[in-house]
Amino acid sequence: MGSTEDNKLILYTNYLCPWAHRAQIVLAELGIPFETVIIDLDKPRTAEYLAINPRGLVPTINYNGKIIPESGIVSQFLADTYPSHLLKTSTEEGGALQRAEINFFIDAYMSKVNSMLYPAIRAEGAEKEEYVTKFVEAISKEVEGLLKNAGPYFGGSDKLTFAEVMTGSFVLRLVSFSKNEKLLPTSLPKALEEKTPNFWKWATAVANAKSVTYIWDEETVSTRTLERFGRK
Ligand SMILES: N[C@@H](CCC(=O)N[C@@H](CS)C(=O)NCC(=O)O)C(=O)O
Repeated sequence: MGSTEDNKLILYTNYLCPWAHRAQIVLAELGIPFETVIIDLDKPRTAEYLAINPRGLVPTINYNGKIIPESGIVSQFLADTYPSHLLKTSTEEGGALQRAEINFFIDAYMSKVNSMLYPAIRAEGAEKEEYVTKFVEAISKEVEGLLKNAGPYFGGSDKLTFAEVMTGSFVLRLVSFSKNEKLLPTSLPKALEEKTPNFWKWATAVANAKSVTYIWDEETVSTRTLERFGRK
């Protein structure tokens, strides 16, 4: 365990999926060699893939013959198997506390902020504009304080941490989609920069990190997201 040479890892993924994107980020940060199998989500899953993951979802990994589904579980498993800059082990000094703080941040971002991302995209006109205030309020209340030491990443880290592994693909979408008024209000970045500067500085760093952007195709994801909401 732990030697990059001895282990065989296959990632079943799709580059448009923000959940699969978590696995892509953790693997890039760990620098682990892996084989990629792209699952076409536009077609019914093959019997072969359903035998691997009966839910038919991506991501899934095959690690030395063991199947591990679900992005959060995959990411945690890899971060635990390959101790790194991403996350301290629970037994090393400060490790349990760091893990608790990172987990709370992930929970806050996903449940209080990211939960508004797709409803905001779906909204139109004045209702869409109201999401500027809603994002600012949620970010101020739930995550701005947790990012006061970001430098630029969580907890003052100069490298990505597990907090960015778990939230990065969604933060990237927030930053990227707010450049396109059909997706998110284009006044959002300025409002966030002014009212939640810690968050915006962090979000910009995350959205520009190489391990976050290497599979990112802004144009295709934007177009597909608009199509999903019945817009062109
Ligand atoms: N809870 C899952 C969600 C994964 C998920 O929803 N993946 C989507 C693509 S973004 C998928 O595979 N969809 C296929 C389908 O619903 O048929 C995880 O975190 O891995």
